[in-house]
Amino acid sequence: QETRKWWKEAVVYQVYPASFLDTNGDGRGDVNGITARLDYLKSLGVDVIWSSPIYDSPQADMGYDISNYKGIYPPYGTLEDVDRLIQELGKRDMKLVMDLVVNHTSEQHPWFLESRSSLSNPKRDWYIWKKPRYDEDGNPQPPNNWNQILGEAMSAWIYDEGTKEYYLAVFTPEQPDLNWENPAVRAEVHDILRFWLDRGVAGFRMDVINLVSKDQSFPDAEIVIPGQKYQPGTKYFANGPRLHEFLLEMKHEVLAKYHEVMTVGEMPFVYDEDEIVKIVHREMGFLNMIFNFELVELDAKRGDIPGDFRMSIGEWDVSDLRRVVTRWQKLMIQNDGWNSIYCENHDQPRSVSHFCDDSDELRGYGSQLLCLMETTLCGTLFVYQGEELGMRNVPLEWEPEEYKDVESINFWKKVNEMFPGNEARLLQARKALQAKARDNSRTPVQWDASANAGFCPPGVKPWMRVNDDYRTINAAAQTAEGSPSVYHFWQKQLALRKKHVDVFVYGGFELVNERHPDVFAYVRTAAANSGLGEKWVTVLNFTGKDTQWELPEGLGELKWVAGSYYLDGGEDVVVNRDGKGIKLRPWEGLLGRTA
Ligand code: TEU
Ligand code: CA
Repeated sequence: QETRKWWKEAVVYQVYPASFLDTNGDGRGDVNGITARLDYLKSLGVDVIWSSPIYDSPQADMGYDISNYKGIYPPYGTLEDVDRLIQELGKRDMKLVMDLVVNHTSEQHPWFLESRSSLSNPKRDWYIWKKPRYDEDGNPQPPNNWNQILGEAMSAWIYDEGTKEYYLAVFTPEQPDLNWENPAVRAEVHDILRFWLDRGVAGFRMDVINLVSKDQSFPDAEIVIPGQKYQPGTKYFANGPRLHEFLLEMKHEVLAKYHEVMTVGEMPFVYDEDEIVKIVHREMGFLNMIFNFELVELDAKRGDIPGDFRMSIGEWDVSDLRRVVTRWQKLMIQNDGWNSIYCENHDQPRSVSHFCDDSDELRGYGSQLLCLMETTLCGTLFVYQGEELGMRNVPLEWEPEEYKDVESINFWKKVNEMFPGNEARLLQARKALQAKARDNSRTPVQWDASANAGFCPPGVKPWMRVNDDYRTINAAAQTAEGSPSVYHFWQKQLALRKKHVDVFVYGGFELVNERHPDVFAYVRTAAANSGLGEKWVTVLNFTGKDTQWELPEGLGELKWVAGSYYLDGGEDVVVNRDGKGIKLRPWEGLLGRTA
C-alpha cells in the first residue's frame, strides 16, 4: 500500500557525535567512532543513524552553529570518513540522516563575515539587519524586545559596531539568523540539501525549521517574564507567514526529485493542530513528520527567572501524560499525518530521570517501562544514544562548572546575578540544572567499566565529564550474553515491533481504563487492511507505587509477552492476578496480546 514507507518502519538512533566514541584520543567523539560501532547498533535493531551536526563549526552551540555546510569539523574527521560511514552503513542495510541547521549559521560563516563587513555588501541582506532604536541619551537600543532562546535574559539583537546596526540571533549571538525572505539564501539551502543527498544520505532532521519565516514587522513581544527587559518573541517567528511557501519550494526544488527522502522537522513553540497536520499531511504536507515538544515539556512551567521554563521541575501525573500522548496519536492517525516518537534527545534530560525514578533499585524498571511505551506507539521511533542502556542524569554533587552547555551557563549566571549569595535560590537552581539541563544527555556514552568508560583512551581528558555511574551502567556489561539488561530489553522490543509492523507501526490506537489515576493503558489494533484481528495491550504504571488495574471487558484472555520487570531472558511473564485485577509494581509495564 502506498501508506507504507520505509521511514515509517525505521528505527532511528540519534548520535551526538562529540560524546559517542573517540577513536583518535583527543577526548572528543568522531565520525570514525560512529563507524566503529555499527555492528553494535545493527544488533540492537537500528536502521537509521541521525547524527547531530558534524559540519565545520566554532562550536559555540555544539555544532548547531555551522561555518561550512560542505565540510566536516576537523576533530570529527573528513568528508572521506563520512563517505566511509555511509558505505559501511549501506553494507548493513542502514542509512544516514544529517542534521540540517539552516535557520541560522555561525557568525564565522563566510556569508556572515561578508554580510557584516559593510552596509553595501551584496550579502548584507542574507541576514536580518535593523537600524537601532535610541534611548533618551541617544544610545542605540535593540529594534524590539525579543530575547535569546538560549539566554533568555539577553536581547536577540546584537549590535555591530562596524556598521552601527543590529543583527537578529534568536539562539545565541554566535548564531545569526539567515534572511529566508531572500531567494538567494533559499537557493543556497537547496544546494546544501543536494550536496548531501548526492553523497548518499537518506534524509534530514531539520533544526528549528519552523522558525525560518518571521513576521516582517518585527513587533515587540508581550511580557511573560515579569520585570525583565527582554521577552520571548516566538509567536512572531514560529510558523511565520511564509513557512508553508518556503517548505513547498524546498519540496519541489529538491526533496521530490530524490527517492523517498526522510524528513523530520524540529518544531518548537507550535501547538495548533490544523497547522501541524498541514505540515505533515500524507499528500499535501511538506515534511514526513515533526518533533513536537509537548511530552518532554510536560513538567515545564514559567516562573520569574529568565530560562526557568526549560529548567523548571513542575508537577505532572499520568493523566497529563495520557492526554498528550493520546492527542498526538489520534491527531496523526485520524488526519493522515505521521508522528515521531521520542522521549530523549540531546536537548533533554535522560528520560528515566525525567519521567520515572533513576535510583539504583528502580532505574531498570523505569527505563524498560518507557521502552515498552515507545516501541508500542504509532509513529517513527527515535532512540537517543545511551537511552538503550538506561543512562541517567548527572549526579547532584557535580559543580556547575561541569556543565558545558551555553544554555546552562547562561542560566546559572543569571541566577547568580539575580540572587547573589541567596543559598536557597542557588540550591534550587543547582537542582534545576541537575534535573533539566541539556548536559545530562551529553555526557560520554558509557561503553565499558574501564577508565573514561571506554569513550576515550585512559589518561585522556574527555571534553565533558563521564557520569560517575559508568562502572555499573555500561554497554559491555549490558550486552554480555545472557545478562538481563535494559539493552537486551530494547533489543527484544525492537525486534517485536518490526515483526508486527501492522500493529505497532500502522495499526490503530485506543485508550482503555482512561480514568485510572496511575496507569496509562492502550490497545493497538492491526491496520484495517491487514486482515489481522489481533489486539495488543500496553499497560504502564507511571508511578513509584503499587497499584491495581482491572482488565477491560471484551478483550478476553490475554497472553502476556513482555514486562518491565522481566529483564530479558525469555522467561514467561507472570502477572499477579487478583480476581479481574492485575497488581502492578512501581514502574511496572506489561505488554499483552489477545489470543
Ligand atoms: O533546538 C531548538 C529548541 O528550540 C530546543 O530544543 C532548545 O534546545 C530548547 O528549547 C532550549 O531552550 C535546536 C537544537 O536541537 C539545539 O541543540 C540547538 O541549540 C538549537 O536548535 C539552535 O540550533
Ligand atoms: Ca576524537
